[in-house]
Amino acid sequence: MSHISPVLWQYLVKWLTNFALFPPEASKIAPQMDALFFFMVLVSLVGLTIVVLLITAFSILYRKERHPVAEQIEGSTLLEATWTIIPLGLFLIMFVWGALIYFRVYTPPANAMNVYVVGKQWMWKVEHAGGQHEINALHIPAGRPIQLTLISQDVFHSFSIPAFRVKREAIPGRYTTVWFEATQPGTYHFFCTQYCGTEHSHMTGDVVVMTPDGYKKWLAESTSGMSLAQNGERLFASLSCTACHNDRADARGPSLVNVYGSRLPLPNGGTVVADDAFLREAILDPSQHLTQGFAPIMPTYQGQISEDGVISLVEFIKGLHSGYRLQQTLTTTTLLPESEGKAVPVRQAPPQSHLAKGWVKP
Ligand code: HEC
Ligand SMILES: [Cu+2]
Repeated sequence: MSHISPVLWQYLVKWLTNFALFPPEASKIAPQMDALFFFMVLVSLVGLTIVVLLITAFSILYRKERHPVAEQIEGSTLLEATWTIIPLGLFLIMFVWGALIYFRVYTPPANAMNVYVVGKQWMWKVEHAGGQHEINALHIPAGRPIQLTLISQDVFHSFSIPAFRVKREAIPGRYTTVWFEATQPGTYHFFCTQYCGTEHSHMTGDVVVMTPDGYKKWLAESTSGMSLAQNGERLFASLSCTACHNDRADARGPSLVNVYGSRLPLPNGGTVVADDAFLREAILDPSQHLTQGFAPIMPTYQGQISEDGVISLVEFIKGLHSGYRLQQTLTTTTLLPESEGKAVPVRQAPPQSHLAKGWVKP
């Protein structure tokens, strides 16, 4: 962060922050965003100064008393080329610079910890993989890349954390993602910046950035007893998905084991990567994509499962690596560094008796 944030500038940001003119730089990307912002402010100031100076000078030099009769001046190619090429160069710098930051902000690293955020009139519901829920609050550890997967249950919302310099639309019917890495523990504001309707402005809350240990403690204290994936497992059984998706040889639906992240063939010869968005669509609108070798018999679940429920189902399907039994436990699904990426042991027995008999591979 320091290589692009010289001392003078840190003073400037501190000073602006003290006067509440500027949010603190509390994420890794924030100083980079600010560098571009200050560059644009600087270019605008230089442009403004030149224009004001020229207006003043010309109105004095060419005032009526000195030049009673207007003079026709032919164009100057050199002058015109100069005032075209220099601004063009400056704008292209801004464009490339902005694009580089844009791609960084919207491309989460593979090791990012995922948190779901559902926008609804008029609140934000946050869901952690371990099943911890919070309303209008977001607890995260410092020093770890965090990915937010956003969706709206009704209208457009927009999730913005000024101190992290990130903002992303929460759109009905589609997952969007954004990521950041908070640098210092502290409490920062987040807002809904969608202002079509006054009540979006009530959708505010606190991002609480904690030390990794503090976050671990918070997770343990806030547990609802069931991880998202475990809740998904429960839904998968109660919605009778198991009637078609199971381990039997004559199953009527395709196996969902290891489907997440794989490439699936499309009837038109192309392929589609089974990511979160794909799974969501496959559940709510199965006719959008048909799997080769299976009859289009899957009913649509549009309107029958809330976005929360879909998130749980997606988390469940993501975790299916063998058989239709969840291989995660409450502690491993919190995605803490020590459990990340490692194979987790297969759970010995289902926690509840809600699993329908006959579809769990012994
Ligand atoms: C009546 C049988 C049936 C039921 C019930 C059913 N499915 Fe399916 N499902 C299928 C079939 C057949 C396909 C493949 C054809 C298609 O995509 O429509 C499929 C495809 C899928 C896919 C895409 C995977 C792939 O390889 O194409 C997902 C994900 C999925 N189902 C999830 C679910 C979930 C979650 C439920 C319960 C909420 C469910 N299904 C209920 C029959 C069913
Ligand atoms: Cu909103």
